[in-house]
This record gives sequence, structure tokens and C-alpha cells, in this order.
Amino acid sequence: MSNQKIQHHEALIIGAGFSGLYQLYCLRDQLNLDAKIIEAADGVGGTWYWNRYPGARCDSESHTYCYYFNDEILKEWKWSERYPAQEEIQNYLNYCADKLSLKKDIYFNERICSCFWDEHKEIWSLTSESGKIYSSKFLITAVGCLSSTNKPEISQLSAFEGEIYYTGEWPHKKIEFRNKSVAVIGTGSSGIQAIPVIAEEAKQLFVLQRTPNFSVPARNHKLEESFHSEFISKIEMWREKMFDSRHGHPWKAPPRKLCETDERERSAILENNWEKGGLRFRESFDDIILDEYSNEIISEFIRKKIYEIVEDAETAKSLSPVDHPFGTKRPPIDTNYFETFNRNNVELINLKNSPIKSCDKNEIILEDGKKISVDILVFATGFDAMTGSLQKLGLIGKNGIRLEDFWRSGPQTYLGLAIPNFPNLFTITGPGSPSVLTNMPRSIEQHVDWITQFLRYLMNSNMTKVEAKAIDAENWTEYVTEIANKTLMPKAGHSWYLGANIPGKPRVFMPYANGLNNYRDECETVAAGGYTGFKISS
Ligand code: NA7
Repeated sequence: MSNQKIQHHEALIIGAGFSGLYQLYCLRDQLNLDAKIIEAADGVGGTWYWNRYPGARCDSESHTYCYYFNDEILKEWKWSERYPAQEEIQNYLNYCADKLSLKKDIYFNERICSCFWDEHKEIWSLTSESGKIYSSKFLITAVGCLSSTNKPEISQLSAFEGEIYYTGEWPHKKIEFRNKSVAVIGTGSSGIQAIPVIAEEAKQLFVLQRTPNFSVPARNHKLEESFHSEFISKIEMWREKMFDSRHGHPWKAPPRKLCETDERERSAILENNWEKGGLRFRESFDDIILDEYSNEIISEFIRKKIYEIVEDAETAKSLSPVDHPFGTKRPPIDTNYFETFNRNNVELINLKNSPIKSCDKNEIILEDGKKISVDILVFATGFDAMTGSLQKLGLIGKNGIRLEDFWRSGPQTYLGLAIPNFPNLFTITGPGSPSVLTNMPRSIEQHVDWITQFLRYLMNSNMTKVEAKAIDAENWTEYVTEIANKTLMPKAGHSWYLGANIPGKPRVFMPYANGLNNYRDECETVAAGGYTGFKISS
């Protein structure tokens, strides 16, 4: 029996990104709980700590991609660009953590690999990879939805003698692409951001594309000095607009259907919004994700843009998505992505024609025998999204039930916030909540506020134990699927929303697709009813 010291706290939070930092602030400064964060990295930032690849940038607009719980922070921090780059977000989160004195309550460099519910003591017992043991009454996961890197198996990858990087775990140093031949595998958001930047430096860039993706120009730009003063004079307006929307962005699709709008008018609207750029383009009409005909028109609009931008017709064809409706996979926004394929040092390799077969010491070998000689291999191959990071925590609940077993046929949650058999555990932006379909800080604040309010309720009523009821979680999970099936979202058969990018992962549409505004109302109804769907005891 080890006599190792156990660090016990009233609440533990895993992860020091947007969600963990705000949750710590609420528990410590609002509820006066003894709460700590445990964080694998040596600094705060979460997703923005790890994703430092060239071109990494947020696709929400900066003045919306930040905390709204504290007006002083909103007033003090001035964003420099329409879309913040990774470094600026990382600096922002450091500034917030310092301002709120959060770092002193974070255990850094500690990666949790096992979380065990001790039924006898009614506490969570956590073990880190370094062997330290922590325990707490309440456990809150703030591990992010896109933080477990997908590292596809490629035959003979270990024989490759060049440099290998993963966008989701980018090294904390400048990577030199000059005079190098580089291959980027993957054309999701990360690849689409990294490719134009790497192309400017590398001697030769090969883009290895399995599935072409729709992308809309971001139209990023520096923000004028006057932007900030105007913005802070209307904080309440921005806040209301975001919380009242489906996506947590401060705009809404107007109540008009593409399929009912005549051709001239709809082209004018689409052209105008294409020029505005970014995620607003998708909100041109309110039936894009609901109506196949409308979606096909907007999809075709983007395909035409690709043909206009890309000079080589064969390349344009390969870059044009035809296998999924626009917006049913997370829609990237870009700076010069399609233009990059007009450069002499960039070559598109269509893996649909010939997949990767293997590697040798300085080459990637395709099934058709083609050999691509490279110095650097960049995997922009995404994440085991939404469930991967939770499962890596080694969660074991009541009666020894393991999370990976309980979720063998797909994640079961109640509101995306709690899991039956896992008492006193809350999952910020868990599967079954709007999360990745929204502007994340808005979903995070809604979840953290709700959890904080629930813990306050428990404390006020002298209750110490809470668990989601199995039947309510089953119903919620079915409901999440039903909602998704009313949209075109499940039609992107290979998307990570469905878990289809990870071999063997069950295909279940994981995020709640009925809008953050409606979701928030549903959570409020649960709270107002005395937390229906939960077993609460002392
Ligand atoms: P994504 O969107 O999952 O994109 C991953 C890309 O990698 C995508 O093009 C995949 O092709 C490709 N991929 C994955 N595995 C392979 C293999 N084995 N071979 C070839 N190509 C592969 O991840 P991102 O990091 O770009 O973006 C995720 C989110 O992070 C994004 O929405 C932002 O919010 C930040 P596929 O489409 O599966 O054929």
C-alpha cells in the first residue's frame, strides 16, 4: 500500500483552456470552493497551447471569441485582427489567467490517465502519468472537443527519416520549411490554414488530399483603433445577439429560403456575402442545412468560385467537393487557400485516385507506385473529436464501469453535461451538447454557468451526490440523433461530427444541432424543475 500523499480538494477540473479557466474562477471565487485545475501542459491555453501550426487562427471573430463574463476584461483587452491568430489567443488566455490570479491554483505538467469513482468514500480518485494521486468530491472535465490528435497508421512510417509533425501537437519552436520539400496530409480546417503559409516558404509543397473541402474566404484584416471603442460601447448588444443565436455568433440567418428566392436575387446575396467572407456566408439563407435543393445551389456557387480561382481545370476539379453538402462538415474559412494551387511550387495529390501505400526513408509511396520525395511530413489529419479526450482520462464509474465500455455504441449523456453511472462528474461541452456547432466560448460560458448554478443548489440544499438518470440520458441521446436527422448534417458520411474519421469509432452524430439558444432554454427548464433527470442525494 503506497503511503503517497494524496492531494484532496473539493473540486478538480481537468484542463486549463477556455473552459477550465472560467470554471476555476466560478468555483473558487463565486462558490468559495477549494478547487484546482490539473493540466498536462506547462501553460494555459488548451487547444491554443497545442495547435501552433503555421497559419493557426480562429474562425470566430475576435471580439466574439473571448470571455463575456467580465466587462473589465472585455474593455481592457484589444484585439488586433478580425480573426485572432493562435499566439494572440494564447496571450489573451494568459492575460485572463493572470488578471484573475488563476495560475496559482493549477497543477501544470500533470497528465491524468485514470479517474476512479470510489463508491465507498464517494470521491473521485485521479492518477497522473507521473504517479501523483489527487482526489475530489466533484470532477469537471474541461478537456476540449478537439484535443486528442488523430495519428493515422501509415505502413512503414517509422522508416521515414525526415521530420514529422502533427498540427494538433505542433512543437514550440519555429519549423524551417525553406529549401525543403514538404507534404501536408489532410485538407480540413488545419490543413487549409497551414497550406498557404507553408507554400510561401517551402521549396516544394505536396498537398495530399483525400476529400476536397468547401472553404470560404475569411477576409481577415487588422482592426481599426475605433473598432474597440465602438465595440465596448455596445457590449450588452453583442452579448444578447450571441446568446440569442443558434451558433453563438452575433448574427442570424434572415428568415428567407434560398429555394424560394429568385435566381438574380440569390446570386446577388451570395456574391455580397462571399465578399464579406467568413462564417457569415453560411447564414445567407435559413434553409441551407435543411433543404437539399437550396444546399446544392450554394454548394455549386462555391464550386464555381473554385473554378474561377484555380487556373488549372484538372486541379480545380479535384479541389471541388461533390460528396457532401456544404456546411455538413465543419466549414473552413481561409486566406488564399485555393489561390495557393496556382503557385509553381505546389502540387495537389489526389488520394482518391491513389491512396498512400507506405513510406520509406525519404518518400511517400502511393498505391499506383508514384513516389513523392519529401523532407518534412505534416499531418493535418484532425482529432478523435468530442469523445477521444474524455476516453483517454481512463474514467471508471460506479460498479467498475469503464467509460469506453459504456460508450461502446456511442456516447450517452444527459444534456452533454453528465453521464449515468459517473456520479459527481460534469463534462463541459461534452457530446450531446451544441459545442463544436457553435462559437465555443459562448457554449463554454453557458455550460460553466449552469454547472456552477447546480453546485450552488446542491450546497444550499446540503446535497453532496448527483448522477444523471439512465433513462433521461437514453432519451436525450435519442433526441440529439432525431434533431440531427431533421437536417442534412448526417449526410457527410465521413465527418468527425459522426466519428467517421476514426477507424472503429461508432457512427453517431455527436453534437446537439438544435441551436445554442434552444439548448440553453432546455437546460434552464431542467434547472427550474429542480434538476429533473438527475438523482440527487446527501
Ligand atoms: P479535420 O477537419 O478532421 O480534417 C482532417 C483532414 O485529414 C481531412 O481532410 C481528412 O480527410 C484528412 N485525413 C484524415 N485521415 C487521413 C488519412 N489516413 N489519410 C489521408 N487523409 C486523412 O481536422 P482539422 O484539424 O483540419 O480540423 C478540425 C477542427 O479543428 C476544425 O474544424 C477547427 O475547428 C479546428 P477526410 O475528409 O477524412 O477524407
